[in-house]
Order: sequence, then structure tokens, then C-alpha cells
Amino acid sequence: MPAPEITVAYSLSFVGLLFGIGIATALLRDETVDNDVGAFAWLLIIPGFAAISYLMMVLDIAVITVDGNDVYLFRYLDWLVTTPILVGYVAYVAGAPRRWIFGVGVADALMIAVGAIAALQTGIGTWIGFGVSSAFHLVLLGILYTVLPQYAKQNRERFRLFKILQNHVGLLWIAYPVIWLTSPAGIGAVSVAGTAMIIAYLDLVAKTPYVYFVWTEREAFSKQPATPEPEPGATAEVMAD
Ligand code: RET
Repeated sequence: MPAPEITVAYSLSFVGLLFGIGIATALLRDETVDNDVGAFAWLLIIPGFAAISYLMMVLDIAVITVDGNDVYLFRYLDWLVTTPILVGYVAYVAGAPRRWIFGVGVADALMIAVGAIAALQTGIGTWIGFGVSSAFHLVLLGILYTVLPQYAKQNRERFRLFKILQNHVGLLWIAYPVIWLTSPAGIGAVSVAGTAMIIAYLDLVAKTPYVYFVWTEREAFSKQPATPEPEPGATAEVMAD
């Protein structure tokens, strides 16, 4: 078992992720929304895979030691699977074409994969990896704030959800490279336990509220078309009759 404080933090995140699974399931069962249009099945993977990963981490499975520090492989596997979905879904909500949904997911997966390789290196290799991974993070942010809004603007019903998810991902994720820098994988100013506790909290906040935001804005994927606005001049005609 990991240190007690890590076990507590991971267990809390696990429970919080179960709520995320509950919300995603409720979305899939909601009769007023169109599951295909909302692509909600993808959302279930986000807290679902993470909950499994946290269980594995609590059980100390696939933890390796690099330079005397613990590296949790399930953390990177979780990120590799779930973060491309988190960003890809933002692109989907924006109404971006497939190549952008896919493109932003690939930039994200490369950021995570290079980050994982960096964590497994010692010396200069770590810093090169950190730099390359950060460059992919910047590409991702560039797409999120310059490309996707162009599509989202043409999509009135989904625009509000797009803005919420864009800022949730865009702002919250900046914490990750900062935490990584201070962690034992970086300069080592924060211990493995401290880092694990902060990441457990960040991962939960990145996932369950994300699914919850889609839930609160689910009308964007409503089966009923929104009540059409009256044609300009329609009332005047009626009155003229
Ligand atoms: C790493 C390595 C160092 C450079 C950068 C990183 C970015 C990681 C991010 C992770 C996001 C994870 C999320 C998980 C949700 O559960 C890999 C730490 C830029 C942005 C959102």
C-alpha cells in the first residue's frame, strides 16, 4: 500500500470519480437528450477509466522507482486515455471537423506520452522531455483558443457549453506542468506524497465537474428542437389581419 495520506487522497478521488460515472450514466439514460448527438458514451470513459486507475494506484500496482522516486504508471495511462477525450470533446462541442477533433487529441496524447518518458529519465533527458511536452501543451492551448472558437461561434446552442469546457480545460490544466516541475520528477521541492495528493485533487476536479457541466448544459443536445424564434415581422402581420 502507498503511504497513508496517499491512500486517503486516492480513495477520495476514487469516490469523487464514482459520482462522475453516475452523472455520465444519467446523461445516457436521459430521454430528453439525443445520445448520438451528444456522444455521451465517450464521457463515461473519462471518470470510468480514471476510477479503475485510482483503484490500481491505491493497490500499488504498476509503481516503479526511478532515481529513488515512485512513478505511478497508471497515472500516465489514465491521462493517455482520458485527456484526449477531454480535449477532443471540447472540439466536438465546438462543432469542429473531425481532423481538428483528432488533431487536438493527438497533440494532447503526445504531450502526455513525452511527459511520461521524461518522468522515466534522469538528468538532461528529463528537461528535454519537459520542454517537448510543454510545447505540445502550448499547441493544444493554441487550438483551444484560436481554432475552435471559429467553429463554436457558428453553433449557438452549444456555445455556452463550449466556453465552459474551453476554460475548464484551458485554465485548470496549466497547474499540471507546474506541479510536475516542483515534484521529485522535476526539481524535487515537493515530496512524492505531496505531489500525489495535489494531483489526486486536480484529476478529480478535471473530470467529475467536466461531466457535470455537460449535464447542466444538456439542453444543447436536446431531442426537441429549440422553440423557433418568431420570424421578424410575423407579429406585425398577425396584428394587421
Ligand atoms: C506533464 C509533463 C510535463 C509537461 C506537461 C505535462 C502536462 C500534463 C497535463 C496533464 C493533464 C492531466 C489531466 C488529467 C485528468 O485527470 C505530462 C505533467 C505540459 C496537462 C487533465
